[in-house]
Amino acid sequence: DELLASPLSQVQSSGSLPLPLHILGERLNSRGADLTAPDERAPIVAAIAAARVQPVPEAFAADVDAAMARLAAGFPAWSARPVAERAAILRRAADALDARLPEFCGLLVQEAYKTAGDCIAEVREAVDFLRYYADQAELEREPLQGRGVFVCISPWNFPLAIFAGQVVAALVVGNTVAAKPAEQTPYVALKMVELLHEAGVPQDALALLHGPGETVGAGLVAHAQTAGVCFTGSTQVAQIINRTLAAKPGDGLLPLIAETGGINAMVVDSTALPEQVVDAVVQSAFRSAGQRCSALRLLCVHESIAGGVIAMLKGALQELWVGHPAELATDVGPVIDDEAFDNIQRHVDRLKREARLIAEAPVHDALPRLVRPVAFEIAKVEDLGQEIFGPVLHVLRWSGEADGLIERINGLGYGLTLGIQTRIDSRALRLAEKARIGNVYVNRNIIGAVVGVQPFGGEGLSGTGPKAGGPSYLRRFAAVQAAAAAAAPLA
Ligand code: TXE
Repeated sequence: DELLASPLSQVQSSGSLPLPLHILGERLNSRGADLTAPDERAPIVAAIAAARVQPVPEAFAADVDAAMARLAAGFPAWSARPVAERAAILRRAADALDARLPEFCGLLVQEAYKTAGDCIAEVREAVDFLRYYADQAELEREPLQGRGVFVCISPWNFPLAIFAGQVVAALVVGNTVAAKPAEQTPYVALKMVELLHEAGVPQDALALLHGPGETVGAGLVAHAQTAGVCFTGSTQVAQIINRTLAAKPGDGLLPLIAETGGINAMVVDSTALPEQVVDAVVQSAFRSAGQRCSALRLLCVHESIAGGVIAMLKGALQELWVGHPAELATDVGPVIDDEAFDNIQRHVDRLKREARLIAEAPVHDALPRLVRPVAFEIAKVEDLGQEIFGPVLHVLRWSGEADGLIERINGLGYGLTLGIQTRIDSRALRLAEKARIGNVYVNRNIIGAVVGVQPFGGEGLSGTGPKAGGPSYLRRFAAVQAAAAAAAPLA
């Protein structure tokens, strides 16, 4: 874990790829202490101050039709290009994005209110996706064939990394792409699409359509030209898209690659190290104001060490800096919009009546929509309710066998991330095997995806797989068998 100790170090992937992959800045920036090297800070601070987000035009039904016609017409030429050419375009885009890191950090702070530390990590993750998928596409032994026009629908919580990751995965195997970013974060997406065009993606291979999910998003999914959908967002919308695709006329079964939410737990046994647990909890539950699908929601602590862990957690909550996202020293910034704020606040108000408050962090700024990170003690797993996308931690004491606890966590139906804290290796292995969870983190914080190192995705209510940033991801965007069948004449 030495590599992970330094958040901004560049590391080699653990595989054989000679990639300059970044490890996400995984620690909170604790008042700027370990955010960046001093000489990296100045351009980022200047770019954040200078960033200006512009309004974007919304698409109407006629724009969707026109874009889909253009992308369908562009498909034969783009899919016929050698994969090495498409990969080279992605690498050029990666270099350009890397060089423009401060500018994109500024846009992310302005548009998504992410903290500077989160923005740096996000730009680097996007760069990693571009380079990784370029390499993966070239490494495939059977050539991958594009399917046609792919629709990519993305959320606001990683408006650059998730947006770019989806789009370039679809593009690099030869699809043309209609991209619909979240309503809250259109401008970052616009700048990324401009960058991709400048790097060489043709105008008729990639179109950006802004607007509400219910009209523009749904219109794209239902469109006759749509050959597949890649979606990240809520489970409910993934289910709607799934139904729309299933009901489409014609005999074809269209692929849906969906990454949705999670109710993520960390199981802490009696042998765990409380300091390590609290460190992991602070990073996993409160970073990004809890607005990560991977974020920790349920901390299950063995009763023998619960008192110590809870006392330390109280102290940690007092130390978190909740304030303006443009300040390098901020740990937790505002949540994305009023609706999110109200949802989280309602949940917190209910818990204040029904559960035991452990502690709430102080707020250091008068900005709107700052949610105070908070921890409550609850009595049983089922008290959690639905996924709350905010800095709210639920703590549960347990005793007896951890295996039963894993079964109850499985019973929640989600399967995205799980943390295990124990000093007994055999127990960590046994619990990890029992869990129906896509990503398990042992004795460390839950950080979500690390491109090429920890591919990310879940099952059940959390998604369809395959895992983003992993070796099998691109295949779902492609027609592998169709290509093989076309190449092999019938006997
Ligand atoms: O997501 P939506 P929202 C979860 C999280 C959050 C909740 C709601 O719990 O509180 O979802 O967030 C588009 N057809 N996550 O409202 O609505 C929409 O325009 C086609 C988890 O932002 O799912 C946007 O581009 N598209 C999460 C995208 O879908 C539709 C990230 C996501 O919006 C559509 C975000 C429709 N009918 C939220 N309706 C994660 N997994 O990280 C909406 N959209």
